[in-house]
Amino acid sequence: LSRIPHPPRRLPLLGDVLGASRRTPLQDSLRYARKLGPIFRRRAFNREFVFVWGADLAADMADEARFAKHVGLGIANLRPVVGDGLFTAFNHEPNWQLAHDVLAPGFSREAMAGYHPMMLAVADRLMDHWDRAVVTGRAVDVPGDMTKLTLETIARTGFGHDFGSFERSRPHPFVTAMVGTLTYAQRLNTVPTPLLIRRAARRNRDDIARLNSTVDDLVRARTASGGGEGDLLGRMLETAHPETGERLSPENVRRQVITFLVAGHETTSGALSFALHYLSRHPEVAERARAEVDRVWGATATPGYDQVARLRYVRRILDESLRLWPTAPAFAREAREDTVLGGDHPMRRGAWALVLTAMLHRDPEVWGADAERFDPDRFDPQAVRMRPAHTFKPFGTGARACIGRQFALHEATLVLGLLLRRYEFGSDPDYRLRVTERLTLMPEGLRLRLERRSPDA
Ligand code: MNH
Repeated sequence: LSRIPHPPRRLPLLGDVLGASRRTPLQDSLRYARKLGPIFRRRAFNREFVFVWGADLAADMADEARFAKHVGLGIANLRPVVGDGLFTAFNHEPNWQLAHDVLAPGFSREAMAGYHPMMLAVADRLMDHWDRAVVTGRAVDVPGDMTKLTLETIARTGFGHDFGSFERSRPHPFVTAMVGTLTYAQRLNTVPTPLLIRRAARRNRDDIARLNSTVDDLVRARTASGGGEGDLLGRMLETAHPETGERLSPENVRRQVITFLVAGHETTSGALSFALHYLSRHPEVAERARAEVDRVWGATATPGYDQVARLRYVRRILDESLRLWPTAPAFAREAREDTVLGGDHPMRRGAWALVLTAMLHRDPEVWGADAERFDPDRFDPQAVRMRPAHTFKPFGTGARACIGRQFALHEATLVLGLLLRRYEFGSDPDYRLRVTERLTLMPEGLRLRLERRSPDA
């Protein structure tokens, strides 16, 4: 450990927090990464964190024989809310495998094709909302509207539920409670617990109670009404494990529903928002993407399921946005046994490090001297073949990688295709990209002025 570089001026309690901001831990880590190199450590409140971002080291940590997901830090702070739900379960907890096996078919091709019409219906609500903004000449709130869209999409496709986000002037109480618990969990990372005032802890308990009661209502309504075969909730309630015959307990169902509502929308919302930011700043990229949408979708009013994956260039825009701003910007890996990382750094069993995806994706040795530049052509098939493995990891790695990857990519590609076909995006020349961090990343305050491309598009 002592050989791993760290920032200077270490204070006994505050560690390296001086000069770093509580609001932007990830962006601070990027700054340190550039100064300190492919592996470095930071200390905060007497806890030491090791960060890894060099391509060779990150690839080594992707070795599932020697490393596994580490549930610590931000993720462990969510355990009071979502316990052994899929995202926060420890590797050894039996409910992980059970829930994984029960829910994986909910992300198959067939399942996705079933969600597709619901995704279209939610996108229509967004476009109704945006059409009104065009008429009144108002700029649209991109992160706000993308969050409404992705929340409604996961609620509708996963659970047959409607939060009415587009019809409300204030967020649904479930959303307020969710944001509250996420903010609280993030604060636990940087402020030692005793310093968090009791009022905040009490509010957090209220927020958790609100999340639970919303989900309990939703499950009760489903049990009463039936239906929803093939959606995530239907699978959780009906499916027994194919081999063991086991079922998810009601308590675990509750945790999974909250997990999916949270994990299933924040990150996708951020990815769509960054993509729209880059599209508004790169009109030549937007034009090329529009040409693709027109060519592939032609005059079809509503694209079918199979027509989404055919938007290859639109998909590259998403990949490139997720490269520069992977909205889940890091993940943690622990050694399964005593091992040596990269042939150079001994690690004891259980020792862990953060893979700093956001910096791995900007490693000049992999992405070139212009790694900070937005260029979707980095993802054309030939360029992808030239790159070493494990250098693009927005969805994590291994057995605990994102189960919703195809869902997110289908939803986001569909929505970008629809928006490109219908609108021109005018950007505010004064807008400078500012990234907010709340466990996930989001372009803060991004607004766009829209024009309809042609009235009947
Ligand atoms: Mn998702 C795990 C990123 C969309 C549900 N997700 C992960 C991980 C990353 C991630 C990274 C691994 C974290 C870790 O190693 O600790 N997820 C994303 C991104 C998007 C995304 C960047 C969108 C873009 N995720 C979605 C969607 C859903 C979802 C959509 C659900 C519909 N993700 C999950 C779940 C897990 C996860 C559940 C935990 C999987 C497991 O541990 O088995």
